[in-house]
Amino acid sequence: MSTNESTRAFPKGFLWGVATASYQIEGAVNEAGRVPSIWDTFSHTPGKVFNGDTGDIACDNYHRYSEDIQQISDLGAHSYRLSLSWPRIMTETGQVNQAGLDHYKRLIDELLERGIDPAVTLYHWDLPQWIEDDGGWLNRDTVGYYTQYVETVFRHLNDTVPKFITQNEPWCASMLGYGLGHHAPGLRDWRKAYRAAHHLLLSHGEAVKLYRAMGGKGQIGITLNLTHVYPGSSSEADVAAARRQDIFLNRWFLDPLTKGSYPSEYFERLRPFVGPLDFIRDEDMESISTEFDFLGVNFYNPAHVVDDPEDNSLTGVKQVSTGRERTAMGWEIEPEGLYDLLKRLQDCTDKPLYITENGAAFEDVVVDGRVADTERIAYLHGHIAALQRFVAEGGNLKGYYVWSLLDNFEWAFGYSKRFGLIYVDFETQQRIRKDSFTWFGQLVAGNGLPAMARSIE
Ligand code: IFM
Repeated sequence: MSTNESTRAFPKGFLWGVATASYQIEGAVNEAGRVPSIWDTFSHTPGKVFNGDTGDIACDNYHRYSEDIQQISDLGAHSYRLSLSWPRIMTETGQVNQAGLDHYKRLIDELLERGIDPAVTLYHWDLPQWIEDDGGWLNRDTVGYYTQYVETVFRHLNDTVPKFITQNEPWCASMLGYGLGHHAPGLRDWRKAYRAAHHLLLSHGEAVKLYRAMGGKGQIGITLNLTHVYPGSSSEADVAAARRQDIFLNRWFLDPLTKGSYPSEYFERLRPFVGPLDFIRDEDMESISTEFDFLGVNFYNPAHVVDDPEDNSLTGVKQVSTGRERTAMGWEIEPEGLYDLLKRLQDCTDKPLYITENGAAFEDVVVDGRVADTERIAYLHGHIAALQRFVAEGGNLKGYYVWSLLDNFEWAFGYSKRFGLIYVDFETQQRIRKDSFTWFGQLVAGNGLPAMARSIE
Protein backbone atom coordinates (compact mmCIF):
# COMPACT_ATOMS: atom_id res chain seq x y z
CA MET A 1 0.00 0.00 0.00
CA SER A 2 1.45 3.41 -0.95
CA THR A 3 1.70 6.18 1.66
CA ASN A 4 -1.08 7.97 -0.11
CA GLU A 5 -3.35 4.95 0.20
CA SER A 6 -2.47 4.18 3.79
CA THR A 7 -3.35 7.71 4.89
CA ARG A 8 -6.72 7.23 3.28
CA ALA A 9 -7.42 3.96 5.09
CA PHE A 10 -9.70 3.70 8.13
CA PRO A 11 -8.78 1.65 11.22
CA LYS A 12 -9.17 -2.10 10.94
CA GLY A 13 -12.66 -3.14 12.01
CA PHE A 14 -14.25 0.17 11.04
CA LEU A 15 -17.88 -0.63 10.30
CA TRP A 16 -19.28 0.33 6.90
CA GLY A 17 -23.00 0.01 6.47
CA VAL A 18 -26.20 1.12 4.81
CA ALA A 19 -29.43 2.25 6.47
CA THR A 20 -33.19 2.16 5.90
CA ALA A 21 -36.38 2.47 7.96
CA SER A 22 -39.49 0.31 8.05
CA TYR A 23 -42.23 2.68 6.87
CA GLN A 24 -39.97 4.10 4.17
CA ILE A 25 -39.32 0.78 2.44
CA GLU A 26 -41.54 -2.07 3.60
CA GLY A 27 -45.00 -1.52 2.11
CA ALA A 28 -47.35 -4.45 2.91
CA VAL A 29 -49.19 -2.25 5.35
CA ASN A 30 -52.12 -4.59 5.73
CA GLU A 31 -50.27 -7.87 5.88
CA ALA A 32 -49.61 -10.48 8.52
CA GLY A 33 -51.44 -8.71 11.31
CA ARG A 34 -49.80 -5.30 10.97
CA VAL A 35 -52.02 -2.57 12.40
CA PRO A 36 -52.07 1.05 11.13
CA SER A 37 -49.42 3.54 12.15
CA ILE A 38 -49.57 7.33 12.42
CA TRP A 39 -47.78 7.51 9.08
CA ASP A 40 -50.56 5.51 7.37
CA THR A 41 -53.05 7.99 8.74
CA PHE A 42 -50.95 11.04 7.93
CA SER A 43 -49.97 10.02 4.41
CA HIS A 44 -53.60 9.17 3.60
CA THR A 45 -54.71 12.62 4.76
CA PRO A 46 -55.00 14.84 1.68
CA GLY A 47 -52.42 17.61 1.49
CA LYS A 48 -49.96 16.15 3.99
CA VAL A 49 -47.55 14.36 1.65
CA PHE A 50 -46.30 15.54 -1.73
CA ASN A 51 -48.29 14.08 -4.59
CA GLY A 52 -50.51 12.16 -2.18
CA ASP A 53 -47.81 9.49 -1.90
CA THR A 54 -48.11 6.87 0.82
CA GLY A 55 -45.99 4.02 2.16
CA ASP A 56 -48.59 1.42 1.17
CA ILE A 57 -46.18 -0.26 -1.23
CA ALA A 58 -42.96 1.77 -0.94
CA CYS A 59 -40.07 -0.49 -2.05
CA ASP A 60 -42.09 -3.62 -1.29
CA ASN A 61 -39.18 -4.66 0.89
CA TYR A 62 -41.49 -6.72 3.10
CA HIS A 63 -41.71 -9.19 0.21
CA ARG A 64 -38.35 -8.48 -1.39
CA TYR A 65 -36.10 -8.40 1.64
CA SER A 66 -34.02 -11.36 0.42
CA GLU A 67 -33.32 -9.59 -2.85
CA ASP A 68 -32.33 -6.45 -0.95
CA ILE A 69 -30.11 -8.39 1.44
CA GLN A 70 -28.42 -9.87 -1.62
CA GLN A 71 -27.67 -6.31 -2.73
CA ILE A 72 -26.13 -5.46 0.65
CA SER A 73 -24.07 -8.60 0.47
CA ASP A 74 -22.86 -7.76 -3.06
CA LEU A 75 -22.00 -4.28 -1.85
CA GLY A 76 -19.78 -5.87 0.80
CA ALA A 77 -21.28 -3.77 3.61
CA HIS A 78 -20.54 -5.05 7.10
CA SER A 79 -23.74 -3.89 8.69
CA TYR A 80 -27.34 -3.08 7.82
CA ARG A 81 -29.26 -0.57 9.90
CA LEU A 82 -32.97 -1.32 9.68
CA SER A 83 -35.90 -0.36 11.85
CA LEU A 84 -38.63 -2.56 13.24
CA SER A 85 -42.22 -1.63 12.63
CA TRP A 86 -43.85 -1.40 16.05
CA PRO A 87 -47.34 -1.84 14.51
CA ARG A 88 -46.24 -5.16 13.00
CA ILE A 89 -45.25 -6.41 16.43
CA MET A 90 -47.88 -5.15 18.88
CA THR A 91 -51.55 -5.35 18.03
CA GLU A 92 -54.23 -2.96 19.16
CA THR A 93 -54.89 -4.91 22.29
CA GLY A 94 -51.23 -4.71 23.21
CA GLN A 95 -50.76 -8.38 22.35
CA VAL A 96 -47.70 -9.65 20.52
CA ASN A 97 -48.21 -10.38 16.84
CA GLN A 98 -46.06 -13.45 16.30
CA ALA A 99 -46.20 -13.12 12.49
CA GLY A 100 -44.61 -9.67 12.74
CA LEU A 101 -41.83 -10.90 14.98
CA ASP A 102 -41.24 -13.90 12.75
CA HIS A 103 -40.75 -11.64 9.75
CA TYR A 104 -37.90 -9.82 11.47
CA LYS A 105 -36.44 -13.05 12.81
CA ARG A 106 -36.20 -14.40 9.27
CA LEU A 107 -34.75 -11.17 7.96
CA ILE A 108 -32.14 -10.98 10.72
CA ASP A 109 -31.19 -14.63 10.35
CA GLU A 110 -30.66 -14.09 6.65
CA LEU A 111 -28.41 -11.10 7.33
CA LEU A 112 -26.36 -13.12 9.80
CA GLU A 113 -26.06 -16.03 7.36
CA ARG A 114 -24.47 -13.59 4.93
CA GLY A 115 -22.14 -12.16 7.54
CA ILE A 116 -23.94 -8.81 7.79
CA ASP A 117 -24.46 -7.37 11.27
CA PRO A 118 -27.96 -6.06 11.92
CA ALA A 119 -28.19 -2.68 13.68
CA VAL A 120 -31.81 -2.50 14.78
CA THR A 121 -33.62 0.78 15.36
CA LEU A 122 -36.58 0.24 17.67
CA TYR A 123 -38.47 3.38 16.72
CA HIS A 124 -38.20 5.24 13.44
CA TRP A 125 -41.47 7.18 13.67
CA ASP A 126 -44.15 4.61 12.81
CA LEU A 127 -46.07 4.80 16.07
CA PRO A 128 -49.09 2.45 16.11
CA GLN A 129 -52.22 4.51 15.51
CA TRP A 130 -53.95 2.86 18.48
CA ILE A 131 -51.34 4.45 20.74
CA GLU A 132 -51.77 7.83 19.04
CA ASP A 133 -55.50 7.49 19.71
CA ASP A 134 -54.57 7.25 23.37
CA GLY A 135 -52.49 10.46 23.20
CA GLY A 136 -49.36 9.20 21.45
CA TRP A 137 -46.08 10.66 22.72
CA LEU A 138 -48.03 13.30 24.66
CA ASN A 139 -49.23 10.61 26.99
CA ARG A 140 -46.70 9.42 29.54
CA ASP A 141 -48.28 5.95 29.28
CA THR A 142 -46.71 5.66 25.83
CA VAL A 143 -43.38 5.16 27.56
CA GLY A 144 -44.95 2.08 29.13
CA TYR A 145 -46.33 0.89 25.79
CA TYR A 146 -42.86 1.34 24.34
CA THR A 147 -41.09 -0.64 27.05
CA GLN A 148 -43.64 -3.42 26.66
CA TYR A 149 -42.83 -3.52 22.94
CA VAL A 150 -39.05 -3.40 23.35
CA GLU A 151 -39.17 -6.01 26.09
CA THR A 152 -40.79 -8.33 23.53
CA VAL A 153 -38.13 -7.49 20.98
CA PHE A 154 -35.26 -8.01 23.42
CA ARG A 155 -36.73 -11.33 24.52
CA HIS A 156 -36.85 -12.63 20.94
CA LEU A 157 -33.89 -10.94 19.28
CA ASN A 158 -31.31 -10.45 22.04
CA ASP A 159 -29.19 -13.34 20.80
CA THR A 160 -29.03 -12.21 17.20
CA VAL A 161 -28.81 -8.43 17.26
CA PRO A 162 -25.45 -6.89 18.18
CA LYS A 163 -26.69 -3.29 18.19
CA PHE A 164 -29.98 -1.73 19.21
CA ILE A 165 -30.87 1.92 18.65
CA THR A 166 -33.68 3.00 20.95
CA GLN A 167 -34.89 6.08 19.08
CA ASN A 168 -34.18 7.63 15.72
CA GLU A 169 -34.02 11.43 15.68
CA PRO A 170 -36.33 12.32 18.57
CA TRP A 171 -35.95 15.97 17.45
CA CYS A 172 -37.82 15.17 14.23
CA ALA A 173 -40.41 12.96 15.90
CA SER A 174 -41.27 15.71 18.39
CA MET A 175 -40.51 19.04 16.72
CA LEU A 176 -41.60 18.15 13.18
CA GLY A 177 -44.44 15.93 14.37
CA TYR A 178 -45.92 18.00 17.20
CA GLY A 179 -44.39 21.50 16.80
CA LEU A 180 -44.22 22.29 13.10
CA GLY A 181 -46.74 19.74 11.84
CA HIS A 182 -44.65 18.60 8.86
CA HIS A 183 -44.59 15.00 10.08
CA ALA A 184 -47.16 12.68 11.65
CA PRO A 185 -49.21 13.22 13.70
CA GLY A 186 -49.15 16.75 12.22
CA LEU A 187 -49.75 18.94 15.30
CA ARG A 188 -48.56 22.54 15.66
CA ASP A 189 -48.11 23.28 19.30
CA TRP A 190 -44.74 23.85 20.98
CA ARG A 191 -45.96 22.76 24.38
CA LYS A 192 -46.94 19.43 22.84
CA ALA A 193 -43.63 19.18 20.98
CA TYR A 194 -41.59 19.56 24.17
CA ARG A 195 -43.80 17.18 26.06
CA ALA A 196 -43.44 14.59 23.29
CA ALA A 197 -39.66 15.14 23.20
CA HIS A 198 -39.44 14.46 26.92
CA HIS A 199 -41.39 11.22 26.66
CA LEU A 200 -39.30 10.09 23.69
CA LEU A 201 -36.12 10.65 25.70
CA LEU A 202 -37.62 8.95 28.73
CA SER A 203 -38.55 5.95 26.60
CA HIS A 204 -34.91 5.74 25.53
CA GLY A 205 -33.70 5.73 29.13
CA GLU A 206 -36.24 3.10 30.17
CA ALA A 207 -35.25 0.89 27.23
CA VAL A 208 -31.57 1.07 28.12
CA LYS A 209 -32.36 0.13 31.73
CA LEU A 210 -34.51 -2.74 30.57
CA TYR A 211 -31.85 -3.99 28.17
CA ARG A 212 -29.31 -4.09 30.99
CA ALA A 213 -31.80 -5.77 33.35
CA MET A 214 -32.56 -8.42 30.72
CA GLY A 215 -28.86 -9.16 30.21
CA GLY A 216 -28.60 -7.53 26.79
CA LYS A 217 -25.76 -9.21 24.97
CA GLY A 218 -24.84 -6.46 22.54
CA GLN A 219 -24.77 -2.71 22.66
CA ILE A 220 -27.50 -0.15 22.95
CA GLY A 221 -27.50 3.53 21.99
CA ILE A 222 -29.58 6.31 20.55
CA THR A 223 -29.45 8.18 17.24
CA LEU A 224 -29.79 11.97 17.14
CA ASN A 225 -29.96 14.20 14.09
CA LEU A 226 -27.38 16.82 14.94
CA THR A 227 -26.74 20.06 13.10
CA HIS A 228 -23.58 21.98 13.79
CA VAL A 229 -24.57 25.64 14.11
CA TYR A 230 -22.30 28.50 13.05
CA PRO A 231 -23.04 32.16 13.80
CA GLY A 232 -23.38 34.23 10.62
CA SER A 233 -20.98 36.81 12.07
CA SER A 234 -18.93 37.33 15.20
CA SER A 235 -21.36 39.92 16.56
CA GLU A 236 -22.64 39.24 20.06
CA ALA A 237 -26.20 39.04 18.79
CA ASP A 238 -25.38 36.45 16.12
CA VAL A 239 -23.28 34.37 18.48
CA ALA A 240 -26.18 34.36 20.95
CA ALA A 241 -28.56 33.42 18.10
CA ALA A 242 -26.34 30.48 17.15
CA ARG A 243 -26.34 29.38 20.75
CA ARG A 244 -30.15 29.44 20.89
CA GLN A 245 -30.41 27.48 17.67
CA ASP A 246 -27.86 24.99 18.98
CA ILE A 247 -29.95 24.45 22.09
CA PHE A 248 -33.11 24.04 20.01
CA LEU A 249 -31.59 21.57 17.55
CA ASN A 250 -28.95 19.77 19.56
CA ARG A 251 -28.55 20.44 23.24
CA TRP A 252 -32.20 19.88 24.19
CA PHE A 253 -31.46 16.23 23.40
CA LEU A 254 -27.73 15.92 24.04
CA ASP A 255 -27.69 17.52 27.48
CA PRO A 256 -30.28 15.30 29.18
CA LEU A 257 -28.66 12.20 27.69
CA THR A 258 -25.11 13.09 28.62
CA LYS A 259 -25.51 15.41 31.64
CA GLY A 260 -28.89 14.46 33.06
CA SER A 261 -30.34 17.98 32.73
CA TYR A 262 -32.00 20.23 30.17
CA PRO A 263 -30.25 23.50 29.22
CA SER A 264 -31.75 25.82 31.85
CA GLU A 265 -30.54 28.99 30.10
CA TYR A 266 -33.28 28.29 27.52
CA PHE A 267 -36.17 27.95 29.99
CA GLU A 268 -36.97 31.66 30.01
CA ARG A 269 -37.16 31.79 26.23
CA LEU A 270 -39.34 28.67 26.12
CA ARG A 271 -41.86 29.74 28.75
CA PRO A 272 -44.24 31.80 26.58
CA PHE A 273 -44.40 28.96 24.03
CA VAL A 274 -44.26 25.92 26.24
CA GLY A 275 -45.52 27.01 29.65
CA PRO A 276 -44.34 25.22 32.77
CA LEU A 277 -42.14 22.18 32.15
CA ASP A 278 -44.30 20.24 34.57
CA PHE A 279 -44.22 17.08 32.46
CA ILE A 280 -40.61 16.57 33.63
CA ARG A 281 -40.33 14.64 36.88
CA ASP A 282 -37.08 14.73 38.83
CA GLU A 283 -36.53 11.01 38.62
CA ASP A 284 -36.85 11.10 34.82
CA MET A 285 -33.48 12.72 34.37
CA GLU A 286 -31.64 9.83 35.97
CA SER A 287 -33.40 7.44 33.66
CA ILE A 288 -32.75 9.50 30.53
CA SER A 289 -29.06 9.74 31.35
CA THR A 290 -28.60 6.01 31.94
CA GLU A 291 -25.25 5.13 30.42
CA PHE A 292 -25.57 4.17 26.76
CA ASP A 293 -22.96 2.24 24.78
CA PHE A 294 -22.69 4.47 21.72
CA LEU A 295 -24.10 7.63 20.23
CA GLY A 296 -25.53 7.46 16.71
CA VAL A 297 -25.23 10.66 14.70
CA ASN A 298 -27.27 11.50 11.63
CA PHE A 299 -25.68 14.33 9.72
CA TYR A 300 -26.74 16.00 6.48
CA ASN A 301 -25.72 19.67 6.74
CA PRO A 302 -24.76 22.33 9.25
CA ALA A 303 -26.64 25.62 9.80
CA HIS A 304 -25.53 29.24 9.64
CA VAL A 305 -27.78 31.62 11.54
CA VAL A 306 -28.08 35.27 12.47
CA ASP A 307 -30.15 37.00 15.09
CA ASP A 308 -33.58 38.03 13.84
CA PRO A 309 -35.16 40.56 16.24
CA GLU A 310 -38.31 40.62 14.08
CA ASP A 311 -38.83 36.92 14.54
CA ASN A 312 -41.01 36.27 17.56
CA SER A 313 -40.82 32.51 17.26
CA LEU A 314 -39.13 30.10 19.62
CA THR A 315 -35.54 30.74 18.57
CA GLY A 316 -35.59 34.22 16.97
CA VAL A 317 -33.01 33.33 14.36
CA LYS A 318 -32.76 33.51 10.61
CA GLN A 319 -30.95 30.88 8.57
CA VAL A 320 -28.48 32.39 6.10
CA SER A 321 -27.12 30.93 2.90
CA THR A 322 -23.39 30.59 2.38
CA GLY A 323 -23.77 30.11 -1.35
CA ARG A 324 -22.55 26.54 -1.29
CA GLU A 325 -23.96 23.91 -3.64
CA ARG A 326 -27.16 22.25 -2.49
CA THR A 327 -28.69 18.80 -2.64
CA ALA A 328 -32.17 18.22 -4.05
CA MET A 329 -33.49 18.80 -0.51
CA GLY A 330 -32.09 22.34 -0.71
CA TRP A 331 -29.50 21.51 1.95
CA GLU A 332 -26.12 23.19 1.51
CA ILE A 333 -23.20 20.80 1.19
CA GLU A 334 -20.55 21.46 3.80
CA PRO A 335 -18.60 18.43 5.01
CA GLU A 336 -16.54 20.54 7.40
CA GLY A 337 -19.73 20.82 9.41
CA LEU A 338 -19.51 17.11 10.11
CA TYR A 339 -15.91 17.37 11.24
CA ASP A 340 -16.68 20.30 13.53
CA LEU A 341 -19.72 18.52 14.94
CA LEU A 342 -17.75 15.39 15.80
CA LYS A 343 -14.99 17.43 17.42
CA ARG A 344 -17.59 19.08 19.59
CA LEU A 345 -19.25 15.76 20.47
CA GLN A 346 -15.98 14.51 21.91
CA ASP A 347 -16.56 17.04 24.68
CA CYS A 348 -20.05 15.68 25.36
CA THR A 349 -19.37 11.96 25.55
CA ASP A 350 -16.47 9.55 25.66
CA LYS A 351 -18.65 6.81 24.19
CA PRO A 352 -17.99 5.60 20.64
CA LEU A 353 -19.71 7.53 17.88
CA TYR A 354 -21.30 6.04 14.79
CA ILE A 355 -22.54 8.00 11.80
CA THR A 356 -25.87 6.21 11.56
CA GLU A 357 -27.01 8.28 8.56
CA ASN A 358 -25.32 10.47 5.99
CA GLY A 359 -26.19 10.87 2.34
CA ALA A 360 -27.92 13.06 -0.18
CA ALA A 361 -30.86 13.30 -2.54
CA PHE A 362 -30.20 14.38 -6.12
CA GLU A 363 -32.21 14.40 -9.35
CA ASP A 364 -31.14 10.93 -10.46
CA VAL A 365 -31.92 9.87 -14.00
CA VAL A 366 -31.63 6.51 -15.65
CA VAL A 367 -29.85 6.70 -19.00
CA ASP A 368 -29.37 3.44 -20.89
CA GLY A 369 -29.92 1.50 -17.69
CA ARG A 370 -27.33 3.48 -15.72
CA VAL A 371 -27.53 6.17 -13.04
CA ALA A 372 -24.34 8.25 -13.13
CA ASP A 373 -24.80 10.00 -9.79
CA THR A 374 -21.50 11.84 -9.62
CA GLU A 375 -22.92 14.48 -7.27
CA ARG A 376 -23.80 11.84 -4.69
CA ILE A 377 -20.33 10.33 -4.98
CA ALA A 378 -18.80 13.77 -4.44
CA TYR A 379 -21.06 14.35 -1.43
CA LEU A 380 -20.15 11.03 0.17
CA HIS A 381 -16.50 11.46 -0.67
CA GLY A 382 -16.36 14.89 0.99
CA HIS A 383 -18.05 13.68 4.16
CA ILE A 384 -16.00 10.52 4.45
CA ALA A 385 -12.83 12.58 3.95
CA ALA A 386 -13.97 14.74 6.87
CA LEU A 387 -14.42 11.59 8.96
CA GLN A 388 -11.02 10.36 7.97
CA ARG A 389 -9.47 13.54 9.30
CA PHE A 390 -11.38 13.14 12.55
CA VAL A 391 -10.34 9.52 12.94
CA ALA A 392 -6.71 10.26 12.02
CA GLU A 393 -6.67 12.77 14.88
CA GLY A 394 -7.74 10.04 17.27
CA GLY A 395 -11.53 10.65 17.12
CA ASN A 396 -13.62 7.86 18.62
CA LEU A 397 -15.68 7.01 15.53
CA LYS A 398 -16.42 3.36 14.90
CA GLY A 399 -18.64 3.21 11.84
CA TYR A 400 -20.55 4.91 9.07
CA TYR A 401 -23.91 4.13 7.45
CA VAL A 402 -25.01 5.63 4.15
CA TRP A 403 -28.56 6.87 4.01
CA SER A 404 -29.86 5.04 2.15
CA LEU A 405 -29.62 1.59 0.62
CA LEU A 406 -32.66 2.25 -1.58
CA ASP A 407 -34.57 5.22 -2.91
CA ASN A 408 -37.60 5.27 -0.65
CA PHE A 409 -40.56 7.14 0.84
CA GLU A 410 -39.03 10.43 1.97
CA TRP A 411 -41.79 11.32 4.46
CA ALA A 412 -43.61 14.57 3.52
CA PHE A 413 -41.71 14.61 0.21
CA GLY A 414 -43.12 11.23 -0.80
CA TYR A 415 -41.13 9.57 -3.58
CA SER A 416 -39.87 12.85 -5.03
CA LYS A 417 -36.50 12.74 -3.27
CA ARG A 418 -34.09 9.91 -4.01
CA PHE A 419 -31.41 9.14 -1.41
CA GLY A 420 -30.52 5.58 -2.43
CA LEU A 421 -27.32 3.92 -3.59
CA ILE A 422 -29.87 1.86 -5.51
CA TYR A 423 -32.42 3.46 -7.81
CA VAL A 424 -35.93 2.09 -7.39
CA ASP A 425 -38.46 2.23 -10.21
CA PHE A 426 -41.59 2.53 -8.07
CA GLU A 427 -43.83 1.33 -10.92
CA THR A 428 -42.04 -1.95 -11.52
CA GLN A 429 -39.97 -2.29 -8.31
CA GLN A 430 -36.91 -2.79 -10.47
CA ARG A 431 -33.68 -1.96 -8.64
CA ILE A 432 -30.79 -0.34 -10.54
CA ARG A 433 -27.45 0.08 -8.84
CA LYS A 434 -26.28 3.67 -9.15
CA ASP A 435 -22.60 4.51 -9.75
CA SER A 436 -22.43 5.47 -6.07
CA PHE A 437 -23.21 1.83 -5.20
CA THR A 438 -20.10 0.68 -7.06
CA TRP A 439 -18.08 3.53 -5.57
CA PHE A 440 -19.18 2.72 -2.01
CA GLY A 441 -18.45 -0.98 -2.59
CA GLN A 442 -14.89 -0.07 -3.56
CA LEU A 443 -14.57 2.08 -0.48
CA VAL A 444 -15.67 -0.78 1.76
CA ALA A 445 -13.35 -3.24 0.02
CA GLY A 446 -10.39 -0.90 0.43
CA ASN A 447 -11.46 0.41 3.86
CA GLY A 448 -10.82 3.93 2.59
CA LEU A 449 -11.65 6.41 -0.13
CA PRO A 450 -11.34 4.79 -3.55
CA ALA A 451 -8.98 6.13 -6.16
CA MET A 452 -11.71 6.83 -8.71
CA ALA A 453 -13.05 9.65 -6.60
CA ARG A 454 -9.77 11.31 -5.70
CA SER A 455 -10.07 13.87 -8.43
CA ILE A 456 -13.25 15.12 -6.73
CA GLU A 457 -11.38 16.38 -3.65
O1 IFM B 1 -35.23 9.83 5.26
C1 IFM B 1 -34.80 10.44 6.44
C2 IFM B 1 -34.68 9.43 7.56
O2 IFM B 1 -35.85 8.75 7.78
C3 IFM B 1 -34.30 10.13 8.84
N1 IFM B 1 -33.15 10.97 8.67
C4 IFM B 1 -33.13 11.86 7.53
C5 IFM B 1 -33.46 11.11 6.26
C6 IFM B 1 -33.41 12.07 5.05
O3 IFM B 1 -34.30 13.12 5.23
